[in-house]
Amino acid sequence: MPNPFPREFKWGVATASYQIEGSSASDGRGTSIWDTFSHTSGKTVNGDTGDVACDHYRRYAADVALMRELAIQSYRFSISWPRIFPNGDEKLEPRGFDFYDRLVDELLEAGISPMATLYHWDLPQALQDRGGWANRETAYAFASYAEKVAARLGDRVEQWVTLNEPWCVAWLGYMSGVHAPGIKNLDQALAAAHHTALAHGLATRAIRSASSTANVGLALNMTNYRVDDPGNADLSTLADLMDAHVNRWWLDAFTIGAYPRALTDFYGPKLQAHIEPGDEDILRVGTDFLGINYYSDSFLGVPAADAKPMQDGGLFPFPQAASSPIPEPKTAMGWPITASGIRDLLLRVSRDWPSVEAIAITENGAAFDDVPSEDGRILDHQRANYLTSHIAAVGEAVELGAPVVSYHAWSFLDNFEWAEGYSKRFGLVYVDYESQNRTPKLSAEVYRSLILAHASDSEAVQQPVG
Ligand code: IFM
Repeated sequence: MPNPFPREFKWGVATASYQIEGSSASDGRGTSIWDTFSHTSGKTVNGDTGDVACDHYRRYAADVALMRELAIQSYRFSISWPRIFPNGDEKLEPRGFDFYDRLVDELLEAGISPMATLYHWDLPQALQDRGGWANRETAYAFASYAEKVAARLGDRVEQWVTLNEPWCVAWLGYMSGVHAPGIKNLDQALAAAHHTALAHGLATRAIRSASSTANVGLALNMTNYRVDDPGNADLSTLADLMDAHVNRWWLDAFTIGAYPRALTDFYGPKLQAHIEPGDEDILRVGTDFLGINYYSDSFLGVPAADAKPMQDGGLFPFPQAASSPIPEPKTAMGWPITASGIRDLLLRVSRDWPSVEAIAITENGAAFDDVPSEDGRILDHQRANYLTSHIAAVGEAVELGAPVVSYHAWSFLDNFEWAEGYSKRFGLVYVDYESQNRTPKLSAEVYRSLILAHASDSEAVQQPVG
């Protein structure tokens, strides 16, 4: 197959601060909602916390050297808000800034482009004590923090992601409560959803005012809803509502300054209560790129006759959505492997939101139960296949005109998988959490070969291995 990727396409890996940094009490870092949540009994598998994680805060230089060995061209990392503003307010901790300065310099020295995410879920606890994302003020605090970071790093960082997966922030954090801050309240979830969208609009402008070279986007977790009976009207309505919640909410907000009709009709005054005059102008903001985090398609079955929307708790507002059959094969997360879905999604975004002129795949990857073999190698054929098949599907979308500019595998390292703790491994690089030794897995070797093949402009998309 000829190489469908443009020459300037960037191949990268992604991580997030709380998931890898550790050193949670070092150099004046403040407490985040994930420190509080993970230290609360019963919230994470095995009571795991990010206190040490991959010790990346101290090992960043060796980690960047390893990225370079793996031929990585772009590194998407996140900045820990409480390292820089321990209380979320104006009191700045210079040592926090110094860390990201050093990291960015190390990346540039290694020839790797930095892509900085400003919010990957570690909200300063002090802001949560004032309501967190359910409080409108948090959106303004975020913009102020974003501006200061862009002013400091903007001479070297050009790629900025404001928030990661605001759907998870609002719905997992404030509705199902399976993520920090662990709240189960529909009104707060709706407020958080609106305030994260506002935060993106405010922060995008703030970053641009601080750095004239900034390219700013938002990373959304997106999926295709597949229904097992397309002729069923209830099921179609359900799929549309799910799609509106997950795929369209933030995309419509920044492209047209409004939320999907399906949502405003469904929530009515409950959602409207959080929207103030003039918000439309804040929400609507041109994007330099859209970040897409794609893991799998979602499958919906026929709703039970007596199923009702959830008003409090539950993964989605609709209990029946979770109960549909999930096809094999699956990853260790129980997520189906649906490589062609990433192609379909990219084509859909290009078609439905033509104002999005560039798409970065900001995350794509899979957890499997990796076990080192006797010689210490980690032969993760399933992950290697997952990556190559998804990259091939991205290539198909590019050939059909999707404006994809970069791909970031999730994740560079095995790391703290939120409520799943360290029980799930997503890394291209295996982390022995006792010794903190890093061992590139087979998937890292395969990815490296693919990047090098692309760089030499030969066949970039390889056949699945194994
Ligand atoms: O680990 C997470 C990441 O933080 C956000 N996107 C999904 C990944 C896998 O669950």
